[in-house]
Amino acid sequence: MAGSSLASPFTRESFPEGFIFGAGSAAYQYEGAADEDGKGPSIWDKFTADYPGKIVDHSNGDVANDLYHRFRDDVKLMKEMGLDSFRFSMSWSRILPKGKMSGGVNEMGVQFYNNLIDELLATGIEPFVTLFHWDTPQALEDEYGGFLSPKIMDDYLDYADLCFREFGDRVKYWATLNEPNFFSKFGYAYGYDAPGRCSEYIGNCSSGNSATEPYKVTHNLLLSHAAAFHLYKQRYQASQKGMIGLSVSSNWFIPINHTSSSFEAASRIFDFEIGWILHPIVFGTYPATMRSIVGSRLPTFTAEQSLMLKHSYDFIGFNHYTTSYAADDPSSSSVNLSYTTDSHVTVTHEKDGVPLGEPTELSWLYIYPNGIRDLVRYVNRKYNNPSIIITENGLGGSNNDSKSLKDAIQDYMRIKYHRSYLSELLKAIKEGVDVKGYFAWSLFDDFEWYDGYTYRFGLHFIDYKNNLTRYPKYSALWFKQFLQQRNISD
Ligand code: BGP
Repeated sequence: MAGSSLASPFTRESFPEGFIFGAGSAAYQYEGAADEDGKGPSIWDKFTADYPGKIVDHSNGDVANDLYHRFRDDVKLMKEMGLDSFRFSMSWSRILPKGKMSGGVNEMGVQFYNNLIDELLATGIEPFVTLFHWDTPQALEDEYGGFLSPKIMDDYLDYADLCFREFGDRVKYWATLNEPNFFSKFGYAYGYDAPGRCSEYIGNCSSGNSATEPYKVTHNLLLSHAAAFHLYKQRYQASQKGMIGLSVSSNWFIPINHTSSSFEAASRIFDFEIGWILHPIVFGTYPATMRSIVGSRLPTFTAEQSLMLKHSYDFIGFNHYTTSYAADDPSSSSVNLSYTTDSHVTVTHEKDGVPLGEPTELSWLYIYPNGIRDLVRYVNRKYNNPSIIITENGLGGSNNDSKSLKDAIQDYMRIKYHRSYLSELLKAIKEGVDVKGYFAWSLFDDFEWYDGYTYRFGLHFIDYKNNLTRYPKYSALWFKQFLQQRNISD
């Protein structure tokens, strides 16, 4: 690979001892085998089947990257890269096809995850497991509306218990949830993601209430998380000695100008997007801004629930991609109440025609490395210095079919992205922020939810037209060299 300009001014040894480097994935985005070996359907199976038009390229995760059948070879690729850890999620309905214990455990599903975990450990790679990455069992959606109902808490707890019992002797990193804030926003406010609920005025949704449902869903997710956290602490911590937390979607916001209303807007949108999760798990309540604006539409915690939530984590995972400007938007009024308008903030990426950072092929993703540093510093100050793991950070590019394979794997911009974000993260660590790990999103190109396969986030290229063959991109080679503590040279 040419170009000494790609050399990093730091190596992995610049990071604290024990810092873990990995790459991430999620069950629906990677596994495929959607109805094989006893797996039950999830809301993503149904959503993509019923509404193919909701996905940009009308695709789905039926086959995805076929991790289910290829994991042994894929683990070899991870080993080749020198990853410390692989982040993957378990598919709840692969393990419990009906979502609940009374519906029976799918032993073949359990076996799959046992095989994957064993293969990783035999190769020296630490499994990092997310219990819920958006694929609610369809049976629970049909029975009581999935996460809209508090009934889900018991079923989620049974599922978590089963996973701790079956896999916890070998899994030492657990995230109860992936991005509860985005699951609620995109599934119940915008309706872009499964289960595709929203108020009609926003999009082509036929059901849902964007003014209340996102709040209810997040409430039930938070309580499910807290219950699983305490179950782990009480029943498994002493023997299994793992760490348990959750991952939050956490892009950063900066005030569009120096007015106090812009500063307040930036802090308000932070609360609506991120404080929505952080405040309850750190302090046991929703942020004051949300309580005053959302009022009675925001559920409340009982004293007991609040106590359960308070400090319910060993680490907090942050999925960080980009930064936006925040401006006060008093006009987004109360006519059409919705989670998406409640913050009264407009988010943009440009000021006076000048982009905030380097634009990319994704309209929402601007490269602004300072954002990751500012984010973790803010969290450190405001939320009592939690242990942080960056559970996602990465750059997507459009799936340009006209590109040759050779061009497609020369992803210099992705290298620049990871290197510059890592460099800023390192500065924050040196300033005293407790960051324990970094996972690139993503190991492979994959099914990117409503974007289908139109965007590629992978460190490896997947040839979708030719047997899903995997090819390391230059970014995978860069990451490998970085992990081997050598800088790239000509
Ligand atoms: C996060 C999800 C990931 C991944 C990533 C990429 O929100 O946790 O599963 O999909 O986003 O961004 P996007 O899918 O929004 O393009």
